[in-house]
Amino acid sequence: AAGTGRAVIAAYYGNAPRAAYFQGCSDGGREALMEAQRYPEDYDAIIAGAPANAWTRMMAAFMRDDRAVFARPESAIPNAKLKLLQDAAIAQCDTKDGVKDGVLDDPRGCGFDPAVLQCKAGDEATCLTAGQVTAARTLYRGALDAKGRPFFPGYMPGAEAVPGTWDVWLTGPKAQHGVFATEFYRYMVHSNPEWQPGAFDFARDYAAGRRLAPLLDSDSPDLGAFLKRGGKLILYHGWNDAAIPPENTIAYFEAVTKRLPAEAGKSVRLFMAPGMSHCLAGPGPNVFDALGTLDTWRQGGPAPETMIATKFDNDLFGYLGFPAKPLRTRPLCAWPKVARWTGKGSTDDAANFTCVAPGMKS
Ligand SMILES: [Ca+2]
Repeated sequence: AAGTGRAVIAAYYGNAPRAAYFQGCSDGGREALMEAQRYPEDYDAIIAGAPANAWTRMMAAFMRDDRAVFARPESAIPNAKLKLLQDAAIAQCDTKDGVKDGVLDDPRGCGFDPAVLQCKAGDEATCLTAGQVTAARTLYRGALDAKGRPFFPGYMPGAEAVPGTWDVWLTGPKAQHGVFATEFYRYMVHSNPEWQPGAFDFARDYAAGRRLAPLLDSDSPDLGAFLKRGGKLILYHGWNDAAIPPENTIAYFEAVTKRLPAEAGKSVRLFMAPGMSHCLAGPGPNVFDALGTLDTWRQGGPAPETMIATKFDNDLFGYLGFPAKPLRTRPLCAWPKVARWTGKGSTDDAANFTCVAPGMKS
């Protein structure tokens, strides 16, 4: 398709394009990394957002998530109770990053345990049952393998009740983790339309699904061919993504960096977005110009150390360039740096933040 695109452009304009870029998020992020790994000549620079790159591992993890919530009726977390989790996590951790804004800068440091919400007895609207606490803990912790070892990262606290996060992916009536994983194992792995999630056996079914890894996965850290021909890669991921765990992208970035430290340091950047949901929206600033940033970089500018993100009253409109009201701006910082308020001026203005090493004050 990339070659056809070049030929069409050359035929129509009389000149081949000077550069070719690929941008995608979620499954598009998986495709973006597939391009970088398997077809390194196709594109000069690539943006991969919240990549679903570890597909066959992720499907096993998704089934674990589904079973944690839906295997037993007492573990199901009603949408109305998601606010309890979010409010308790925000109350515990919002100011740890120096700004009380309803957003957790790095939610890994929160250490939130939903046991603080457990009902003294029975089930009330204002607390979680023991089964619900266990299910929530499992979603935060992440999936374990057949031997109980950590297998895939979990989900972050701080935006559980934001529509489009936990309700859509993890806990709601048609939680998409269960839908995706059931269809994967039912149709792509077992070719059995009768297959049911209750039959999931981690060791057996994960191994069966792995047979599709060479086709579906794009989590190889070997970007050598792409980087050695001068390719640039921007990765980004929202910290409050409930579809694909943010730590999966951090792990991928670190694997690439470990494999080719010099090339990655020069040509790969990761931006984690606090309070951003899956590819768009969320309580944190989540609209930013990754493509413009990539273009400037590819044309010879310095490697990007920051991108300014905006939170709009309507993020989709803001993203599409339709009229929308900006509510807050904030720099996203090249990993592992984080944005810290300078202590002066509005905390809704990116100009009053600097990128610093994690753990440091500004
Ligand atoms: Ca905060």
